[in-house]
Amino acid sequence: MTTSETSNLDILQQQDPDVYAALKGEEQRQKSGIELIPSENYTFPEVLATLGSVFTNKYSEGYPGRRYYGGQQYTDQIETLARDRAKAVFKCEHANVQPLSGSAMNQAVYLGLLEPGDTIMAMDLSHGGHLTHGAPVSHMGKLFNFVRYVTNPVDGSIDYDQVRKDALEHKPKMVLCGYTSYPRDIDYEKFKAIADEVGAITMTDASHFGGLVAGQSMRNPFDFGFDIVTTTTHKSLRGPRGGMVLCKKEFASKIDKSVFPGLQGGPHMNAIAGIAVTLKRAQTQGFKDYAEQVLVNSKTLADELMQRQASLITGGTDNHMMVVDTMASYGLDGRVAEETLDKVNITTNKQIIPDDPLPPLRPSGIRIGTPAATARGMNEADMRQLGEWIDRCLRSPEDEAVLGEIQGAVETFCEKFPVPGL
Ligand code: DSN
Repeated sequence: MTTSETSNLDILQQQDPDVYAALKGEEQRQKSGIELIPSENYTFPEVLATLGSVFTNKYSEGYPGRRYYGGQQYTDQIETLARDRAKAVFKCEHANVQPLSGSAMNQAVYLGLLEPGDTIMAMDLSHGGHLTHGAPVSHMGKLFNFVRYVTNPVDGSIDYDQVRKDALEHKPKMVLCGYTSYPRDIDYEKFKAIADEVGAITMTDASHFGGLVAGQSMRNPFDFGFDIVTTTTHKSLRGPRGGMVLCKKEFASKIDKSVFPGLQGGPHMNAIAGIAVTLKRAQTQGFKDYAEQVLVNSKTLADELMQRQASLITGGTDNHMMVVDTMASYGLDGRVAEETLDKVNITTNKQIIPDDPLPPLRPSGIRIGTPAATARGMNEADMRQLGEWIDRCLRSPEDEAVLGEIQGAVETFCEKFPVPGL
């Protein structure tokens, strides 16, 4: 960079005080609140540097060594670094780092490896699947024949016998696991065996826990012979907003053609530079320690909430997130619970629960996760404190004195934990 970040911000302040004020407001919000949305995180300072860099200026359609525009000596270096590091971190044969984000990444896989109308098995949205896993309102749900499996009504876990029965009946071309609101680990061995029985491609959408696979605190689907793993880069991995398709060599050419020119034009090279530096961080002991602490913190927070009689879907967590049934626990729908916690600077998101009788904008629960809080250095004792605050707020949603007291305590608490990059 030829100009410093500070001078660029000074120019922004002069040129556009409105946007500058919003940016400063967001900085302050991030500093003075506790971020518990499981899909959010604080990226590394060097990622912020790449995102605001001259790579923003460059068009790079194609792939390293095969571009459609000149002047690619540095973009080629960056993309090659990102791909090589992705392969090393995730122990896979091929990596495409160009998807602009999670939806494009999953669409590229379906469109590259399957034909419209083909059958894909994936988890139902209310049980933990993502919109791009074939929700009827999504374009993918209309284009492909999604068979949606659900969790066991007794304990909320995946019913692998039912998944197998569904697979034998529907003969999918692809079996997909990896979820957006399922708080348990996945039995990859079972999924692989089921897929092999029907000759299906195996795919994991590891968007939520990709950073924990990278940091080796959660298992890697490639160790169980999976064909495709997708992951966003901005959640537990702590990188820029983006997506990656990781796969076996046999799928490499189809995946690359599907991403470009099939689905996208110019890749965002500033984000790809950010992915490269994130994947360097991911290979450090510091990142492994972080990934381990995310899980310890998640289990501790879940335990604290349950000790206070909160009802968690599946009765706990194996990963970085938990889903609290706020209707059952506190008689509050998820929207009221989210808004109540917002008042004390604790950010969560309203969340549908399996077979939720309530609508998505006023569902029965909230979703909570520990990647961002852990990135600020919070530990088990801090999780116990957070659990107490969350529980007290949700038991007194209309008591302004209690909410005011907790909001003040949260602000003071946050001063101990600097936000990375700010
Ligand atoms: N928005 C992401 C999440 O919160 O899980 C997925 O799209």
